Amino acid sequence: MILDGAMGTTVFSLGFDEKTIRGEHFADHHKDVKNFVDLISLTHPDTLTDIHRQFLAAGADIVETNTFGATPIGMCEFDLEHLVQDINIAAVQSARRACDEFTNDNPDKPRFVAGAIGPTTKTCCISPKVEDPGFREVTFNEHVASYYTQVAALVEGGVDILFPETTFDTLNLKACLFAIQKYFDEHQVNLPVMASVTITDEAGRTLTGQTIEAFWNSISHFDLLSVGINCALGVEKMRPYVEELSGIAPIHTSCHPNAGLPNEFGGFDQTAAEMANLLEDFISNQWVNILGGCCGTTPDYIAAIAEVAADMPPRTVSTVEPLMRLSGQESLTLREESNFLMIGERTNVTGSRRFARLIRDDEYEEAVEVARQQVLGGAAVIDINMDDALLDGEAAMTRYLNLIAAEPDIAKVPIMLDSSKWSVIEAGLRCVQGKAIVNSISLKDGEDEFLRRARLIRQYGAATVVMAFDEEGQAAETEDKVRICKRAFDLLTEQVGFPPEDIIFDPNILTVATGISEHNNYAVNFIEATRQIKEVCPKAKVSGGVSNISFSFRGNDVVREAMHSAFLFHAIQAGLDMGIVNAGQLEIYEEIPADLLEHVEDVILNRRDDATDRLLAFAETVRGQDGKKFAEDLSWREASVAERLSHSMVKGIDKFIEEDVEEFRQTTQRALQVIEGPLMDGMSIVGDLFGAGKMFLPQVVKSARVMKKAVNYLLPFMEEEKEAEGLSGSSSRGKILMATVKGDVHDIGKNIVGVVLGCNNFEIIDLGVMVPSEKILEVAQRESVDVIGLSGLITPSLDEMVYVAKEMSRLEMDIPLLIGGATTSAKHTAVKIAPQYDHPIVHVLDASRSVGVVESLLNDNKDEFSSANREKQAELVRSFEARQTNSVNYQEALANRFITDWS
Ligand code: THG
Repeated sequence: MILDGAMGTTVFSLGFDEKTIRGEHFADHHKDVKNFVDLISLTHPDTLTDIHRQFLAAGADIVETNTFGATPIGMCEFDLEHLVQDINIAAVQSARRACDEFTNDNPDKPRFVAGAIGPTTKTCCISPKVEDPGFREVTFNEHVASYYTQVAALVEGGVDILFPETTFDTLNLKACLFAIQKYFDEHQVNLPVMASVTITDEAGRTLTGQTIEAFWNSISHFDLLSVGINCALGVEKMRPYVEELSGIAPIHTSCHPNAGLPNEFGGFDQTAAEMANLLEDFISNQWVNILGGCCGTTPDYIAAIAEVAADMPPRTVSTVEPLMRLSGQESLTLREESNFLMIGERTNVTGSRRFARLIRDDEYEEAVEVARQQVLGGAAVIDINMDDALLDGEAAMTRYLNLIAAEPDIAKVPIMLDSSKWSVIEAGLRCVQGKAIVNSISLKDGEDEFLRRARLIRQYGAATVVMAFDEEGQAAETEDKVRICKRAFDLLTEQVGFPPEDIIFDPNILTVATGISEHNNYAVNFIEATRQIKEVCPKAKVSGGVSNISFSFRGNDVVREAMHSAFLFHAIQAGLDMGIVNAGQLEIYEEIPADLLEHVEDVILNRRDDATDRLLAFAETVRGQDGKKFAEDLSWREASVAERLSHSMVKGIDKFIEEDVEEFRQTTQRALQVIEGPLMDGMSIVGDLFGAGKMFLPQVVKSARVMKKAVNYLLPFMEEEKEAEGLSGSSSRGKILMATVKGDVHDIGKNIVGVVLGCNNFEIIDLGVMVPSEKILEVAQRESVDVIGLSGLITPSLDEMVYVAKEMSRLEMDIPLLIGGATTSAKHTAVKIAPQYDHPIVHVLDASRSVGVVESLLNDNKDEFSSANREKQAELVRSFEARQTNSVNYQEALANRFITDWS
């Protein structure tokens, strides 16, 4: 099937400007709307229908409605959210009219209207605030409500398909799919849904750090018509990810790339023929079922793509083994042959006094370290529990999950949401972009509640633990455990359609050696029940809270750890797939001393009546010897201090940063030299690695936070030095004003730059989005800022930046101007912006480079940097002009061709 091309590019190619887009009706609207092309659905519906006709004439089977930004959250930037309904319905009508004409003309080739749903500019997964990585500017529920409004209007308008696309944050997409399901359920309708993601960095990750497989696992619960990749990288760079997705998604796949990467001027150089040629490779490899274009693709491109696709066989949908496939930022698949999977237990306020204290005392930073330690210790999943009578469980769960989402080495693993309160579990489900595990549901409150929760878990896209509880209570006997689990299994698979591979039974690990003889067979019962459940509930998994078994020996870790390993040794043989354990602290079965093992196994396996007494007596002889502590690899601590600093920066480790900074400071005259020396070197390595695709964005942000800690440590010394020199004043290293330019609502990139600079102790004044030049310059002058940074994502922003530079000249300003954002480039900056202003104008490639640039613009050698920058820009202008004038006509070029002397 062929999808259409870009709406924005096509509208602008018709010469639409602010005035035309406004039309009569919005002539006096108080905000600029030029870049809200969705508005033409109301002001120029006929033109819109014509654009759709052009794409249909080019061969498109599916056209997307002009509604990419038309959600309440998207439209509030323009103060137009009251028009969501009208705009969506009008847009559908324009598309519908065009499609129906073509379908009527040729009923053998029916045409379809897909309601385009954009990601909005607000991310659920990243904090725009420097000082608080746990902060969110939008919640899952707000997105659900916003998407619901748009979905309702699109469906009522009469779309054939819903198409959330350009997903950069999987949690946004999950909210959209949640809203769609809600709408379908409430209105008894069901339309095909396509979904598409965008890969934004060279490391092949989404903006929020997920790999393609992790992304797919996160949304695979929804019955999609297709899944695909669109926008950012252009065809060539998408290739490996399209191939990967095709292999793992057992549904149709789509791809609608940009016409290559945007050039330095925000245009697209790849021709229709080139793009179609590159896509031919995807088709002949049978990787895609639905092909079209994103930014830069006009009807010519679609015609070219339709032509190459015409005679090629369609992709056959992959078959994929039904396995439990979870994800955090990375994917986790449980295969038949997988080893026992450890779930970290320490992030539990009821399971760890220390963790409880950290949460109660609001020491979240240290509490995050507990999760990291579990992952380092081998936990492939972390169990998080905030069930404490004195805590607001929902708030604590939300805060903690949002904080660890900013830690790539923790966020890579899937989360197990552990609570006996459903509301806390639901709060957790609204925070995780990956495919998580709910811990737990059971038949305790009856079938109806059990089924209701199970359906919601599916709707949120999670797997679930089911405890062996029913209306009568907790199952302790083998037979009851198996009976309840089987009953739950049948209910889930038959009534909810819950995939059996996403069900994890927990037949209750109960404490043995309590002195009560009825408890003596508890471990045996669990092990035997595990064996039977695996038989009667095919594909389901079995798990348990391992440390429960040894509560009788609290205070004697040697005995407890021996009990855990011995228990696991037997339970794993019986089919236990995973367990909640103290990761990093499991004793190795073979290393349990023979006499201890014998006593322990007597208890676990209930081998003799006096087993408990004998173990108790034996335990006295091993008490007091501390269990071994898990040791992380600290060999890097032996390197030189500069190397250690750089290691901490690159890996985002803040544990040693202060002592290392201090050690280095001792060797310098001024504290600032620590920043300008090894810390900046570290940031620059981070920049290089990011550029090379070896780091992804959340890791860069994390490195910046380590930098912040280092800078904070140095601040008092810098103050002292200043005072000693008779200078005093603010401790900030400079004041930076940042703004997304007029007409542009994108601010995620700018916020990241703000975080990175803020972490480096620059004071940030962020004016937000759609900021007119007058306001930027007025605030800059009033606040005497040191630098202005302009940001923009869309092509028209380039012109606006030129305008701001001109205005700076007119106002005789002299501070540096930074230019950044996806469509900006060093070349455009040099050729179009820099000539407007006599003072430094610097293009900043990405957030990882911002500190180096600002630093260089404000330090003592700033003139050197500026003249080097001018020099580079002059070179870019020369090469640009050379390219402009050096082309010759075809005849001349032929005459000039290189002739090989083969001999
Ligand atoms: N099944 C499921 N979920 C569960 C359990 C289960 N979640 C909670 C619990 N049981 C599993 N987690 C733990 C965590 C810690 C301990 C036991 C089980 C533990 N903690 C030490 C103690 O209480 O002695 C505390 C030590 C400390 O304070 O540091 O043993 O069964 N589905």
